[in-house]
Amino acid sequence: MTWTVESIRAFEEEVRYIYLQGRIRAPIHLSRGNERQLLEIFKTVAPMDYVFSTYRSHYHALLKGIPRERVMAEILAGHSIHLEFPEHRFYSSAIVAGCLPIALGTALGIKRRSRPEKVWCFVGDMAGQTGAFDEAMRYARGFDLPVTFVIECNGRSTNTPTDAVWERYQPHHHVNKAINKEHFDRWRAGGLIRYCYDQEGWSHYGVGQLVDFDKTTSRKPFGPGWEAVGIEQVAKEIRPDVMG
Ligand SMILES: Cc1ncc(C[n+]2csc(CCOP(=O)(O)OP(=O)(O)O)c2C)c(N)n1
Ligand SMILES: [Mg+2]
Repeated sequence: MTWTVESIRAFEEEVRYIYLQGRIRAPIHLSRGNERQLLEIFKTVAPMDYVFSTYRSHYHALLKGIPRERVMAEILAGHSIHLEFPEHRFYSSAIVAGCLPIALGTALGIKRRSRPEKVWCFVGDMAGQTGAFDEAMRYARGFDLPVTFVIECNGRSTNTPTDAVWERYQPHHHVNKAINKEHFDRWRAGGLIRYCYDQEGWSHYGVGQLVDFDKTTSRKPFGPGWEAVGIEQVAKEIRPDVMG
């Protein structure tokens, strides 16, 4: 499937809608505002490449080429926060910076075997300012590993302005919101891409509204809403272990 800004946004809207109905009894972290940047970045991600992501990985998984029905089934099964599709070489972790050493090890293995694959490792802007990230970057550059780190800068670490943590508060600048090509190439050359975006008011996790699961129809998981979004059967077929 060829994704567009509109279609990939619509996927997250659908997840949001289902979550509001109380049908996903697990955390979700939705993306918004970084569609253009990711569409651009994923033009250079090959199917054979490895992608490591975070708890906020729906867009990454879809753009890696995983069928939308499979991604949605995992989300419905409560696995949004740690999507894994090994057969698509796609992994994620709910631990901030958790994928860094695994991505490094994968890249080292690729290099030792002289394989052509590359590794892409996505982290948030706070994760990108941790000691673990600094070490990973240093190691990758030192050993010239085939890994590109992508820092996704929304200016926030959950609800804290990221820069405020370092007592050097600066308003979040959308310097390359439109992916300034010069910036993009410069960052990419060093095995690092950093892009900024604005989550456009969406909350860190959930949908910004309380969902009272006891008052929703979540205890009857196959109510009318499922037919409306057309995924009930798909989810049952793909995840019979969870969906029953
Ligand atoms: C090791 C660890 N510490 C704390 C958390 C709780 N936590 C989840 S997301 C997050 C903020 C991460 O901010 P950033 O890296 O900028 O990513 P964003 O969510 O903004 O994309 C925190 C502190 C966690 N998941 N793992
Ligand atoms: Mg952030």
